Order: sequence, then C-alpha cells, then structure tokens
Amino acid sequence: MAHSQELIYKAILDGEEEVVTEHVNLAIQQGISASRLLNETLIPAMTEVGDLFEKGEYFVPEMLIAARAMKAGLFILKPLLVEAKADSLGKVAIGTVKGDLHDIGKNLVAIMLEGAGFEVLDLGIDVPAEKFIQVVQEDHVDIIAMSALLTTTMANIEITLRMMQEQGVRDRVKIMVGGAPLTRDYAESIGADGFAADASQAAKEAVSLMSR
Ligand code: B1M
Repeated sequence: MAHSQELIYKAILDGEEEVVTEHVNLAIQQGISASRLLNETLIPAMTEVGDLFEKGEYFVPEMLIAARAMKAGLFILKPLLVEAKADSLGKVAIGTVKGDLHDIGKNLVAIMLEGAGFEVLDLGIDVPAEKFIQVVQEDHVDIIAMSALLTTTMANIEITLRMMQEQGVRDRVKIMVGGAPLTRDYAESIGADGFAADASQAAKEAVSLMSR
C-alpha cells in the first residue's frame, strides 16, 4: 500500500475528515486510481472500524465519525468513478430500508449504477415500504434497489415486497436487494429478482435485470 493510502486508512479509523480529503487528493495526483483507493483503502478501513466495534474497542460515536471521514473521501472519488453516459439504460430508485441508517454501501451502489449508465433516484435512508410503493406508482422506475445492513432490518425488505404485492405494483418493476447480511439464497427466498454482494456486482446485476 502506498504511503498516502496508509495515511488515508489511518485517518478513516481516527475519523479525521480533513486528513482524508487532503490525502485522497494527493493520492489521485500521484496517479493512484479511484477504484484502487476505494477497494484497497476506504472499504478495508470501514471493515476494520466494524471489527473494532465488534471487539468493543469502538463505540457508535467512533463509527459515526469514521463514516463521515469515509464519505469525505467518497465525495472526491465519485466523479472519477462515474463517467457520464449519453443514453440512460433505465431508472433505478434506491434506498436503505426502514429502521436502517447505514448509507455508505447504498451510496456506492448508486455511484456504480450511475457509472453504468442508469438514472438514479436516491430515496435516502430509513425508507418505509409506502415510499417505495409511491415511487413505483409515480416515477416510472424500472428497478427498485433496497439495501439493508442490519440483520434486524433485512426483514423490512421482505415486508416491502409483500406490501408491493398487496398494492398490485410488485410486477411493474424489477427488485434488486443487497447489503452485508443478505445472501443470494435469501434474496431468492423472498422473491427478489436480483441480488448483488457489492457495488460493482450491483451495476452488472442491474444491467442484466433490464434484459430479463
Ligand atoms: Co453500524 N453496524 N450500527 N453504524 N456499522 C454494522 C453494519 C455492523 C456489522 C458492525 C459490527 O457489529 N461489526 C453491525 C450490524 C450487525 C448486524 O446486524 N449483523 C452494526 C450495528 C450493530 C449498528 C447499530 C445497531 C449500533 C448501535 O446503535 N448499537 C446502529 C444501528 C443504526 C441503524 O441503522 N438503525 C449502527 C449505526 C452505525 C452508524 C450510524 C454509527 C454508522 C453508519 C453511518 C452511515 O452509514 N452514514 C455505522 C457504520 C459505519 C457501520 C460499519 C462499521 C460500516 C458500514 C459501512 O459503511 N461499510 C458496519 C461494519 C461493517 O460493515 N464492517 C456496521 C462500508 C460499505 C462500503 O460496505 O455497507 O456493506 P457495505 O456495502 C457494501 C455491500 O454490503 C453491498 O455493496 C456495498 C459496497 O460494496 N451493498 C449492496 C450494500 N447495499 C447494497 C444494495 C444492493 C447491492 C449491494 O442492491 C440494492
């Protein structure tokens, strides 16, 4: 790992937003690609934050400031990860499900979808089933993408799907789901059309869903 990447990694662990901003910019000037910075530095740093939380060495405030620092880095990388495409492949509405406040993974998926040529409507975090249903009814989306990071909130994906069925809108869209606690088997078991384990897979899955 280059020296600047080590500094970024440590600054995310320490929640130092300004240091992340400075060294992500420097790393880019040094020719380190945005995807390397993302996959070798930013994401592994967040994984370590999670591990430290599990070990009881970090608490929610530390996770929160680390997430802010990560977002500062992502903000710089976003335009480099997204190369605007002329024609839209389709429209995706994405959100983190009800009760869940984690948005970094969802934001990354949104970035990769845009990069793949989709128009993305970001519904944010803590999105209730009613909001997803409203979007299907009013916004002519092709894909609904739901993210969940907690074992407790992944059930809200299934609840949203059931409510969509009850409201008669389920078959108007493709449903793609993802997030750390989810598996392809789970996605299939609840009747989702697509699943992806990470953001770049999510973009590929969305492209494939458009032709199914
Ligand atoms: Co929380 N948190 N957190 N947290 N947090 C986790 C998820 C946890 C695994 C930490 C741990 O214990 N190791 C654990 C969940 C345990 C579980 O349920 N299995 C946990 C917990 C317990 C909690 C709280 C309950 C803590 C508490 O209050 N006691 C609480 C819940 C709040 C709530 O949501 N109601 C909580 C709060 C928070 C913060 C708010 C402090 C903060 C989030 C800030 C933010 O997002 N703006 C936070 C953070 C930062 C984390 C960790 C450390 C990092 C998450 C992250 O951003 N990862 C996380 C530990 C970990 O992930 N190792 C943890 C980086 C990101 C790029 O990865 O989000 O996995 P990820 O996204 C990936 C894939 O999952 C996938 O692609 C992404 C990119 O490759 N993906 C999709 C995601 N969505 C997808 C959708 C798709 C397809 C792929 O299609 C639609």
